[in-house]
Amino acid sequence: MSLRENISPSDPIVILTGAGISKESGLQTFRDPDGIWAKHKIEDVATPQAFARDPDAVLGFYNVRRAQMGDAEVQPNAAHQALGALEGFWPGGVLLVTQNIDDLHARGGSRNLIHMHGELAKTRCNECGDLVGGIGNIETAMTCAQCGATGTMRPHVVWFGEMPLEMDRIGAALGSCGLFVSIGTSGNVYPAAGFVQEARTHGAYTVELNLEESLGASLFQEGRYGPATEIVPTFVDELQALVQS
Ligand code: BJW
Repeated sequence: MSLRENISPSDPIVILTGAGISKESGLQTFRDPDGIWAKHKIEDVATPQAFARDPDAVLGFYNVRRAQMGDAEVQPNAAHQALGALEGFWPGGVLLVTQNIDDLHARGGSRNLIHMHGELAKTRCNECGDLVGGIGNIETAMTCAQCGATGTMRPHVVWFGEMPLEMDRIGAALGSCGLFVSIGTSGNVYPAAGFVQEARTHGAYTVELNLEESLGASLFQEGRYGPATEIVPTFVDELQALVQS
C-alpha cells in the first residue's frame, strides 16, 4: 500500500506528535534510556497526588523544564517546520494534536494545533482554573490573581489520572480524517495511543513516523523509521507532490 493510492488532497489530515519530534531540538523524551522517566519517578512528579503531597518537588521539576524550554538553542527543527508548511498547502486541512508541552510546533508555523497534555509556558490555578502565561518559576507561595487562593498555582500540564484537553474536538477530527499520522511517540500513553485504532475504524489511512517501531506499530498500515528531521520533511514533500500532480 502507498500513500498516493490511499489519500487525495481533499482528505483532512490528523497528525499526532510526541516527544521524539522535539528530541533533535534538544528536549528529552520520556521513555528512551536517557529520557525523563529514567531520572524521575512518574508518581513523584506527574500525578495530582504528588502535587498534593510535595508541591515544592513537583514545581521544582517543572521549573527546571520551563527554564530549559527558554534556552536559546531550543528551536523548532526541520520536522516542526515541515508540519507548519503542510498546514499552509494541504487543501483538505490539517489538525495537529501534540502530546508535547513545549511550544515548538507553534514556533514552527502550526496554527491549527491542540496541546492535549497542556502547555509548559502556562500556569493554572488548581482551585479556579485561571490560566496565566509566562515562563518564570512557579512557587508554592504564589497567590491566584483570580480567586485569591495561595499554594494552588501549578503548571498547565495533564498529569496521569487527569483528563487530556479538547478530547471532543480530537474525537470528531479522528472520525472524519482521511489520513492519520503519528510522529515521535512510543504509544505507551492513553488515550493518545488509541487514536490510530479510532482513525482506522473510521476509514483513515494510517502512517507511523518514528525512530523505531512503537508499541502500536502493527496497527499502522505504513511505517517509516529514522530521525524526525529526516523522515518528516520527506513525507511532507510527498504530500506536496500529491497536491501538485
Ligand atoms: C524519535 C526520535 C527522533 C526518539 N525522531 N522519533 C491501563 C491501560 C490503559 C490506560 C491506562 C491504564 N492505567 C492508566 C491508564 C491511563 C493513563 C495511561 O495511559 N497510563 C499508561 C502508562 C498505561 N493515562 C492517563 O492517565 C491520561 N488520562 C486519561 O487517561 O484520562 C482518562 C481518559 C480516558 C479516555 C479518554 C479520555 C480520558 C493522562 C496522561 C497524561 C500523560 N502526561 C505526560 C506528562 C505531561 C507533562 C510533562 O511533560 O511532564 O505526558 S506522561 C508523558 O508521556 C508526557 C507525554 O506526552 C506522554 C507520551 O510520551 P511520548 O511523547 O510518546 O514520549 P516517549 O518518550 O514515550 O516516546 C518518544 C518516542 O520518540 C520513542 O518511540 C522514540 O523512539 C522516538 N524518538 N528520538 C523520531 N529523533
